[in-house]
Amino acid sequence: SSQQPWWKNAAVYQVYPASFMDTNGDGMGDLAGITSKLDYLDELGIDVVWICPMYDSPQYDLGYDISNYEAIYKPYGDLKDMQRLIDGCHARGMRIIVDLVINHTSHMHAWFQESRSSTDNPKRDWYIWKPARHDPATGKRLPPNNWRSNFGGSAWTWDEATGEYYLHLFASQQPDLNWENEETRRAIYDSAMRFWLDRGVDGFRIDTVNMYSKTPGLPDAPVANPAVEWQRADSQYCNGPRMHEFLAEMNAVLAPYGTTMTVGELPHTTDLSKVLKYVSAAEKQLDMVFQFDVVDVGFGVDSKYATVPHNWQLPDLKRAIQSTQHLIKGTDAWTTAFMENHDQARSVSRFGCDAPEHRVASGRMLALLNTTLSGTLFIYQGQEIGMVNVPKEWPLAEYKDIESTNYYREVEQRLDSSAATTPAEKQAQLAAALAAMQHLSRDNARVPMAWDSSNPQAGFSANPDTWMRTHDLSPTEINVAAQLGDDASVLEFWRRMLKVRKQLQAVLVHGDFELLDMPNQTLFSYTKTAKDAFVVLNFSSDNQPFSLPELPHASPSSNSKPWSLTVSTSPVPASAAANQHATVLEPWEGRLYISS
Ligand code: TEU
Ligand code: CA
Repeated sequence: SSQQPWWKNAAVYQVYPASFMDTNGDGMGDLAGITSKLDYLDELGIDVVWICPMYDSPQYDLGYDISNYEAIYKPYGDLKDMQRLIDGCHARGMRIIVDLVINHTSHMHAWFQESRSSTDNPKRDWYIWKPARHDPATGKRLPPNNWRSNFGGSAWTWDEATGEYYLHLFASQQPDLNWENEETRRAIYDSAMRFWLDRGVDGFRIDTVNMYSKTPGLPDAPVANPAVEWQRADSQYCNGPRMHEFLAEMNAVLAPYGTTMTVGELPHTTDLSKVLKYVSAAEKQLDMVFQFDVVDVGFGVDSKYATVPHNWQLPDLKRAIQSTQHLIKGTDAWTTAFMENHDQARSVSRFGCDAPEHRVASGRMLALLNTTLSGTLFIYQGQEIGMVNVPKEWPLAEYKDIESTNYYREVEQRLDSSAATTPAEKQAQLAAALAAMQHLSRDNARVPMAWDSSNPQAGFSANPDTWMRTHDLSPTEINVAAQLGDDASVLEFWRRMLKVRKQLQAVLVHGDFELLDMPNQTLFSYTKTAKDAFVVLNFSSDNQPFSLPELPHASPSSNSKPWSLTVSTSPVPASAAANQHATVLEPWEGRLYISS
């Protein structure tokens, strides 16, 4: 209907500021760099730009450790640059949302500096402090519970000055705010939300939106793996009892600012009734969420790396996509479609095929998949040109992310402390750890964006000393300039599909997703809205025959038109047109048929 809020039909483009575009030659992206590329995004067909944290930060977790919500990280620019970026989006009819990271701050935030200064400081209770426990046998000092941090190790750090532990669900440089304290919440709303709404941002991507309310008393997590010291504890810190009360307060903050957009990141929550509580329109909590079903495909249970590459089968991916698509089936909720973000490896390498002969075809096929799914569509920088994972040859030193490097260090320490491991075994296990990182680490998403062939930094920066190494394929093959105007490229296919998605909005953005042939290991096929559209995707490097499903309303009395081939990802449109009902797909080809 014409009464849809603007964010439902939007294509959102996610920018990681450090790696997007460097304009002052320091080897790191900046806000002026983002502004300089707004025409590119506009012409691609983007409606909303989402900027990852650009706030002042000591960068232990690349900006997700904020030391001042009301200031810009100096290397990125200043508040004037940010205003120019906001205004630049609006001048082009685009909108802009920013990251809202409020489960924790940086340990360098003035609030935490005060909080840790003494046990009777007025801000002591703004963070989560607890006295030590002691081992009854040895007297050894122990953290208040057995929770494992998302970045490894205990979720508690001992603070010598005041003799207590503080909680951090992520790095020790990211202390958790105490949401139980009303004064803290009010400060968060003013500093992190109103400050930016007043400057014109159109909404927020809300980090770890289910973690603010913890189980009262912070009890031990159930011991799922007795072999490790610190236990996975999301059952104790996700979806806690006051979570929805806090979100209602945040909505009251947003209310005076018109139609804003909120998209909440919802890790570790798979129970559909819990997800619905966040996104049902009647609940008035969030406009939409990022579920993790799709991006977690092939992850291990205890650690995402505890797996071998491609440890999944096509039905696993279908099931994951189906569950996020069905979130809107018969409900008043809204959903999202995405396969990449700054925390994920590249989708061509994970779900397609990054071998040179299939890279482009599978990038186009995945674009067809993404642009025909219902919900608000999210594209991560570089996805539109089919960027792939970092080369397998890159050594450990090229990996910069706290999560991946901590993981490697933990494997190393475990091997060092086990006397039984031979040097050869140790080498083999470390090589396996590095291979797992090459396949799944967040670093894959964080290499510089590739613009052109003007220099070895692929036009990202004039400075050869970029903060992360430029991908080997960027200056030559995988960059924007090399693909612009080339109808056979991944980039031009995305542009075309973003147009098609707008033209066929009713079925592609709002239609009901119905999966066909779940067990098929090579073909992924589905219809949208009572068979108005049929999509078939070849997830293999071989030709694959397929059949068109029965026509909609295929009774003798009905006069429905036959399926017509609307899009093929195959770059040879002539063959597709001449042979529009040929029922063999090329390797990694995808097709969209429309019936009326
Ligand atoms: O991520 C939340 C989260 O749960 C992470 O553990 C995520 O699953 C992980 O990165 C996957 O490897 C958000 C941000 O997106 C992430 O960049 C931050 O590091 C994290 O919060 C802490 O703010
Ligand atoms: Ca710069």
